[in-house]
Amino acid sequence: MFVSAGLAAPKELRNTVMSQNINKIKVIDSHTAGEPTRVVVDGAPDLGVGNMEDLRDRFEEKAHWLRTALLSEPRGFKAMVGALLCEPTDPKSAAGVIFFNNSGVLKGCIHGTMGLIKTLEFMRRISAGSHYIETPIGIIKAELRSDGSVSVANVPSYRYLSNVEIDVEGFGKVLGDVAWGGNWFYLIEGYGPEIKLSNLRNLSSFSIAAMEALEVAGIVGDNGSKIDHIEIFGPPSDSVKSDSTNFVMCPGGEYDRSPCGTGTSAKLACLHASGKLKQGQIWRQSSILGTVFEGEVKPLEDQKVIPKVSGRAWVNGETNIIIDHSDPFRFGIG
Ligand code: PYC
Repeated sequence: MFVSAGLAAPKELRNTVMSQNINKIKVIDSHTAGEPTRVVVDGAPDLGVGNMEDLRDRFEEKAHWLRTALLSEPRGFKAMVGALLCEPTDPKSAAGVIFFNNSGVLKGCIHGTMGLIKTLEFMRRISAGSHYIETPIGIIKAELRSDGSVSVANVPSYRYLSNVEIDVEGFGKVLGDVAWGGNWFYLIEGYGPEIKLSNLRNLSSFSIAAMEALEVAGIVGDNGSKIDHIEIFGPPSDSVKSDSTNFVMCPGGEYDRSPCGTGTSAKLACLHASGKLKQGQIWRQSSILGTVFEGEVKPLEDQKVIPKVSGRAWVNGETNIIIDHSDPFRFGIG
């Protein structure tokens, strides 16, 4: 029998309840345009004090058992994104957050920020208006609108390289752009399988092979950062509702069910850099599920932009996770 790594009962577990051998972690679940977010609101390990970068590093070092316990079977599933609610160090921020998925911590996560905002509203910690959220990549401003939608002004985003050729095993030569939108993306248009749900398997193999091709070719983002998201674009399935459909492959081999907020930000930065999106224009990015994020840009210097991405999230669960120390799968399967 194989149980996730980090098996020794973690010392960091601090809220032992019921008996000495059971711990309780409270989570609130939501989905944003189809993509799930599981926010840890109570019972998380104590990561000490520090900014979100410090806490993210400590989380990675000490608490990956929490990631596997929450996001793997039998409690979760691989496509879930986790969000650890933290005390912000910035006094104007409503919350701090560390995002993680099935493969490790994430840099940025906009669908997760929308889910977090709706979660904070559900907890009655915020109401309609503007709220700052402290993240490991910077402070972002979110607005909870009175119609229930959420818009997020992301970190400065930019196209780093354009028309980069890679040789994707089994698919051949592909051209794409490299851009930062809170994560590093390789953006592909005009190559690969058609973007439709019945093609999920092929889209996944193509994008994983593209990620490997980038690695083999030594193509990286600014400062040598690994490009760990692939975004493929195709025509909209309904041009009344959107301008384009995407498929986004995340690190860990799961695709984003939403249009991916950081991916939409990277796309907005590329559109702006090629003169195709001006301030005040709206870009409607559809996911493979047909859910839509709207985006616009505020231009900065050097072709950088602040992308604003808007969408909808719904709280759909409130759960106490039980970690029973006699349970061989208390930290997840696999
Ligand atoms: O919405 O930014 C996003 C995101 C990143 C990974 C999954 N979703």
